[in-house]
Amino acid sequence: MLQFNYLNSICLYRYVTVCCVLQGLGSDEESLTEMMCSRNNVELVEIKKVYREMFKKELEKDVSGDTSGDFAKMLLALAQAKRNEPSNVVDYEKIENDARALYEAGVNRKGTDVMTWISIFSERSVPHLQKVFERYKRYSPYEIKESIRKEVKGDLEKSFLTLGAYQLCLENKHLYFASRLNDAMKSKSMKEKVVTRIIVSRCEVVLMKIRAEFKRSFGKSLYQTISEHTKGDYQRALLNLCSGDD
Ligand SMILES: [Ca+2]
Repeated sequence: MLQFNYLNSICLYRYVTVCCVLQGLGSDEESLTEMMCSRNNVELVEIKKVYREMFKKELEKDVSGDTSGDFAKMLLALAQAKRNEPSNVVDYEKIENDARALYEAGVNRKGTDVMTWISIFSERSVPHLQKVFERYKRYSPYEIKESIRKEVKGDLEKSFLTLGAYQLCLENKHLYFASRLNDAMKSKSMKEKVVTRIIVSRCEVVLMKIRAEFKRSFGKSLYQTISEHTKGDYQRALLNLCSGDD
C-alpha cells in the first residue's frame, strides 16, 4: 500500500487506498460495505474517478460482477451518488411520505420491498433522513435500526445499518470508528486490516475527530495506542497518518 507514497496529495492517496480495497471486492464484503456506505456524493464521485484511472474500468461494473442480488442493487444505487444535498426548506410532506413508505415497504408487509428502502436510503439528504427516522417511530412499533434487523439479513442488513449509523449520525460515528480501532488494536491477533482501513481511508478532518473521541472514550491517545500495539514500518506509516499525539 505504501508504494503510493509518491502521490503528493494525501487526499488522492486516501482515495487510491480506498480503490485498492474496493478492487479486492467480492472477497471482502465488509470492506466494501464500509467503503461505499460511509461516503458522501463528492467522495463517491472522486472514488469512481480514481478507480477508473487506476484500473481502466468502471467501479459499477466490478461491483455488479462481484456481488449479487439486493446487496448489489444497494451498492449500485450508492455508486450513482444521487443523494440530495441538504436544503434549507424542510419538506414535511415528503418526510411524512417517506416515513410511511419505509414502514409499508418493511415492517407492515410480508417480506420487504427492498427497492423502496434502497431508494430512500440512498437518495435522500442526511438531515431529511434523520427527520424521516424520527417520524418513522409514529408508524412502526420498532425503531428503524431494529426494523432493519428484522427485515433484511447478511450483507444487505449490514449495509442498511451502516448507512444508518455512520452517515446519518444515529449514533456518534466518530465514536463508532474510535471503538472499532480500539477493539481491533487490542484484540489478540491485531486486526491490521481494520486499523489500516479506518486510518488510511478517512480524511484528515474526520480522523482528527476520531482522535478526539478516542482520547475521550479510552483515556489514552490513538497515537499512544498505535505505538504500543504495532511496530516497524507499519507503525511508522500509521503514526505518520495519525499526524500527532493528543
Ligand atoms: Ca416485512
